[in-house]
Order: sequence, then structure tokens, then C-alpha cells
Amino acid sequence: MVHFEGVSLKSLLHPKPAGLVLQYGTAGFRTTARHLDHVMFRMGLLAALRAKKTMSTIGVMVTASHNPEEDNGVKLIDPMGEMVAVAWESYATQLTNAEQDALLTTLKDIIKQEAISMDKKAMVFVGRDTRLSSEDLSQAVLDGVSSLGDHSHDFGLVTTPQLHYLVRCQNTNGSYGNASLEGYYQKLSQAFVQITSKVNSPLRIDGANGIGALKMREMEPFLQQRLSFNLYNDGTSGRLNHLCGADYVKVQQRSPQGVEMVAGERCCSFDGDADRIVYYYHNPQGHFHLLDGDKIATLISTFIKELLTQAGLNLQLAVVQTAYANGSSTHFLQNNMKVIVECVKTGVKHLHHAAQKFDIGVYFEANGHGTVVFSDSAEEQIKGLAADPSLTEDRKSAAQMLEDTVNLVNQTVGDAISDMLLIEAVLAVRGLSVQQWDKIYTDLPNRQLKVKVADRRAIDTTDAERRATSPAGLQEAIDGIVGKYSLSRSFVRPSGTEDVVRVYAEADTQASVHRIKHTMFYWVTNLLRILVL
Ligand code: NG1
Ligand code: ZN
Repeated sequence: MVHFEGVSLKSLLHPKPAGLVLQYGTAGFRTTARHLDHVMFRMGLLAALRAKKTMSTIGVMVTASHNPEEDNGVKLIDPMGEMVAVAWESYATQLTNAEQDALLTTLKDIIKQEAISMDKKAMVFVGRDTRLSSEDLSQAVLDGVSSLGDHSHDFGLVTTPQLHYLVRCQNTNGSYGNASLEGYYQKLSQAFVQITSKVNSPLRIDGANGIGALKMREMEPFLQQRLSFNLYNDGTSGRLNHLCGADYVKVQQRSPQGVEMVAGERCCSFDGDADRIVYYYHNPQGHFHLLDGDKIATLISTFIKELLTQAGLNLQLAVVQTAYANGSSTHFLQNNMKVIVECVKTGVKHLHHAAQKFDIGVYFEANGHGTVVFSDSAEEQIKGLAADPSLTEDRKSAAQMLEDTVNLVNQTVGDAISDMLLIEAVLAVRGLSVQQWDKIYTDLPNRQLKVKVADRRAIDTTDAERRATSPAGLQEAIDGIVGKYSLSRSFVRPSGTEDVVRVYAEADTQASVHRIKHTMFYWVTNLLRILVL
């Protein structure tokens, strides 16, 4: 029997500012940290309900990822380490926006609607990033869980993907790995050490002044000196995500501050919660070259495809992208690599679900968020083959390398550390330099632009966000603009994490991109201004 008095009493310590309305968006709730205390308490409540409903452990991560230090956010993690089911996103929004006196009714409504049995105790795993506000906010989550009389385990400072991993391990009774940080380090390191026979030249890692740098230091002893790296922006002095980190490098297309760039040497940047990664280098002339999520997806999928052929395994491999994927990458994957390519809406949950339809699904957003998912049957076939004593040496070594790859990947969600180790392993095994990797295909010049408009929801899109259905006239204008340039593409969509619309443009030259971007800005501001008048 649950007594809701605990909830009533404790919720008073985490009051909702009257009238404040927030939405569970692409990556959970994300806004200025000052507005999030009540949200965190309520997400503690909801996580406990979700845990009871699924009879599994649920995760709650406190982070605002690549956003500025002053922001914060929260995401719920489902039993297999995935993003919470879409139906529950609306419960999250309802519970968060319920005024103080309506909180209990809203909570009870959800319990009734989902027919949740309140008898058994739930378990919730909580983690947080390094933001100053994160400690108090994660305490609010813990308060929410305990106010319903349920249990929690506070993992403290962890990367977002580490918490996803821990939740999955817990719910699969250890078959995915040991539900501890040590288990995570051991599993990944062991797979990495098994794949790599030689050590690469040192890698420069930009930790975005966030949690990733801290966790790389923790992991270092497990890697048995097989990975040589130097850490920059490790959080000891600079500000989180400020002029550094994966988002800055990708969007600005320049190297971060605080990293000593040496021509030809590869560097990578994590984002603030270490679920994204991009690589880059300077050529001898000092020009910046970016290897983003599309280049990473290409490297990884080529590697897996070659291993499948060598092992004689007939498994369906696909790459899932979004509209932001560089046109060259899509062309290369489809026409040169001959792999299936799917394009879905922005947001990891869309990519993850699309990737799960295949034996092996490699998914990456251009910004560097991505991973590989293997179906149960694919994993079984790989394991079976790797253990088959009758195989030729060639097939056996490919099968074993595939098995190690499965273990090296954090299949729950994009993971900067796991992705980095996989990339480093592929480069070492294939003997590729960062320049050779970069040359696999040449990116089309491209740019992103953020535009502040009165109401970003005035834009509606279709075809995986590649075409606008409203406001009227916008798509016609875009067609008219891109029609003038070669290999050009442009689209606009409302952001799910910021109050802006994002414009994307690509074409055969920087000059064309520049012109498309400017004309797009004109049309977007013009049409949206007319709309709000
Ligand atoms: P929005 O703000 O909806 O564009 C951004 C990223 C997404 C995803 C989410 C969550 C771009 C263009 N968009 O979403 O890919 O990573 O943040 O962090 O990079
Ligand atoms: Zn992130």
C-alpha cells in the first residue's frame, strides 16, 4: 500500500513555479538549471512508476549535454538502456507541468491509466554530469524516488552512456556486463586490447571540460597502455562546453581552444556528457579537417562489412542517418559500399529504433552521436562462428574480431568513449592514418545556422524533416534557391532542444553554401515574421 503523504510533503520542498510550462523534448527536459528543481523531483516519481510498470530498474540522468554550463536537463532511461518509451514522454510533460495542487491527481491518473501495481518496491539508478547545479538536482530526483518509498542507487558522476550501460547490465542479470563502472571499464578495455595488436600514435582528446575527461582518467589503468592519449580541457580550469567540445567543433568547423594542434595528428572532442564524439586534424598548411559522425559511420560500417565478408557471415548491415548527413557520405555508402542507408528524423530514439530493424545497424547523427546495434540473432551467429573449431584461420580471426567489436560497442546509446576506442581499433587494425580515413570520401561544403523566430513551431516538416509543409511558400522558396546551385540541398526545422529553428545548407562550393545560407535566412525570417503578425 502506498501512502501519498510522503509525496505531498516532499513536493513542497521542490515547488513548481506557477505557470511554468516545459516539454519533454528530443533529449528530455532541458532549460536553465534554475527552473528544474521541481522537474527533477517529479522525474524521480515518474522513474519509480516506470520501474514498477516494467518491473525493471530505470535510469535518470541529470545533464544538459553540450548546452552551456548554466543549463541543465534530465532524461529517463528504459530497461534495456534505451530512451524512455514515447508514450511516457507525455506523462513526463503532464507531471512536470501539473500545478502544485494538482500533482497528486496527475500522479494517480498515470498510475490508473497504466494499471501500475504499487505493491512492489522499485529501483531507480541516478547519475549526473559535472555541472555545478547537477548535485542538488540529482538530490531532487532521489527525493522523488524515496517519497514513494522506493529504492535508488546514486552513481554520482557518470557519463550519460555509462548510466545507460549500467541500467542494461542490471536488467539483464549481468549478461551484458557487470553493473558497475569497473565492469564498464573492464568490458570495453578487454575488447579493445584483444582487437588492437599495435599502439597508435598519441591521440589528443578534448574533454569539453566535462565528465568525459574525468572518466578517461579513471579508465586509463584498464587500457594497459594500449591507447596513448593526451587530455585537454579536462575541467580543471576552463568552462564546460565553452569554446570547446564536440558541438563547438562540429558547428563552428574549427579546432577547440585549449588543444595543442600539431599538423597531421589526430584529435577528438567529446561533448559535455560524453555521448558524442568528432575527430579532426590540421593539414600541413594549418587547414582544419573535420571527421564527423558521417565519417565515423562510414569507417565503422566499412570495417564491419569487410569482417562479415571475411568471416563468411551473411548478415544485413545498414547505416541510419538524419537529414544533416553530408550528401557525399550518403552517396558513398549507397553507391560505393552498397549498404542500405535509411534517413530518419533528428533525435537518437528515431535512429536507434530504425537501426534495430537490421541484423547490424550502424547509426550516427552528423554531430557525432551514434553507435552500432546488433540483433540477438546476429550476436549469436557471430559468437557461434568465433567458437567454431573447424574454421580456417582467416575466417576465425574475422569472426573473433567481430565478437570483440560487439563487446567494444556500447549498444545502448551513442558513447564517446566506446566510439573512440572502436575508431582507434579500426585505424590500428587497418593501418590507416587520419588523413587516409578522411580521404575515403570528400565532404560537400556545408553550414548550419540557428535562427531565432517568434514561434518556431510555425514550421512543419515531412520526409524525415527534409521538406517543409508549412509555412506556405517556404518549400517553394527553398526549391527555387537550391535549384540554382550544383549538388545543393537545404532544409529548415524547429530545434527540439533550443528555442531556435535550424537551417542547413550544402553545395559543391563554400561560396554556394554561403549564398544559400543567406537566402534561406532571408526567407525564414521573412515568412515567419509574416506568420506571427
Ligand atoms: P535539435 O535541437 O532538435 O536540433 C540537437 C541535435 C540532435 C540531437 C539533440 C539532442 C543537431 C542538428 N541536432 O537537436 O541531433 O543530438 O540535440 O542532444 O545536431
Ligand atoms: Zn551529449
